[in-house]
Amino acid sequence: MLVWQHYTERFLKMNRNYSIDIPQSLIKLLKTSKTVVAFTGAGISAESGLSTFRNPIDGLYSKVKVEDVVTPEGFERNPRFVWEFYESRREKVRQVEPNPGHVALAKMEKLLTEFYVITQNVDGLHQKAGSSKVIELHGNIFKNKCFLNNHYIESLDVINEIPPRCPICGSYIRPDIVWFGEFLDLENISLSETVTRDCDVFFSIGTSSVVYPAAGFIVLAKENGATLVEINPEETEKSYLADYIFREKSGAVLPRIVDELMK
Ligand code: BV8
Repeated sequence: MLVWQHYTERFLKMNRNYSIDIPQSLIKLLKTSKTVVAFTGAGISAESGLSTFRNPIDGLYSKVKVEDVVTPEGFERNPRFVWEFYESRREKVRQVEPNPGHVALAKMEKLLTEFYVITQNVDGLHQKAGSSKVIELHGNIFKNKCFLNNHYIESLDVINEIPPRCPICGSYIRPDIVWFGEFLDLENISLSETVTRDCDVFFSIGTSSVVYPAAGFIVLAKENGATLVEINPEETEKSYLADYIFREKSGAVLPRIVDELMK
């Protein structure tokens, strides 16, 4: 992009009348679709105030080593450190609300025939916004299980040790989320594959598209004939596959798409 184009675009965005153009071809396609999927990553929660992972300035992975906090080996080396890393994230999630991007996806579920959210996020904000068909590929930060036997921990009443211990087997309790090197829930994978193969439109929203097998669903959708819509202020590793690209924030684009769908 030429320098003058860049600054013109930035000026237009600062201009109050700037409105994101939503192609009518996309709206027509959505209205005539049987199945639509929204695949989301940390970027859709950024406007709620939650950090993303790989932003070099303030991403979570710029503050800690991935291998120390997002792997079972890291937990075994220092369970207290990992427990406190996730406790601090849980505290932040408790303090935020879904943003217009989450709310717009919840509205799309009501406006469209069949609509699923496949999310890599563990913050539960899609459900809080009203989405009911949400597949949490990487788990949920408010759920817990024990490290050795995956005993599900319903509630953490009395905590007299950090991390707390499993009442059944005595091993440390950990967040029920998927760390690197761990398998995703097979039911989630199978359902995600089915709806991705079937979908007519696949939105890829707020994800750098570098984590697998999750990012593989973008390719699977394209291979099965879906129209791919990427919503991300930055280019991603899968941008080359997209039929529509909105280099914008999801909290700005998604409500505009809902406005057009309601006309
Ligand atoms: C597994 C825990 C089998 C939860 C996370 C195939 C090829 C290559 C590697 C592999 C492969 N298969 C397996 C691997 C290994 C590995 C992997 O993918 N490595 C990659 C990094 C090379 N995968 C695994 O280990 C997976 N398990 O495959 O099991 C197996 C078993 C043994 C051995 C081998 C295989 C498990 C993956 C799950 C890992 N768990 N986190 C948590 O802590 O939250 S990953 C972490 O990355 C999060 O879960 C996150 O959801 C995920 C993806 O990140 P993003 O959501 O995309 O966030 P990111 O910051 O990267 O990007 C944000 C984007 O938002 C940016 O593009 C930004 O521009 C944009 N944005 C910002 N603001 C906005 C916005 N967009 C819109 N609007 C805005 N306002």
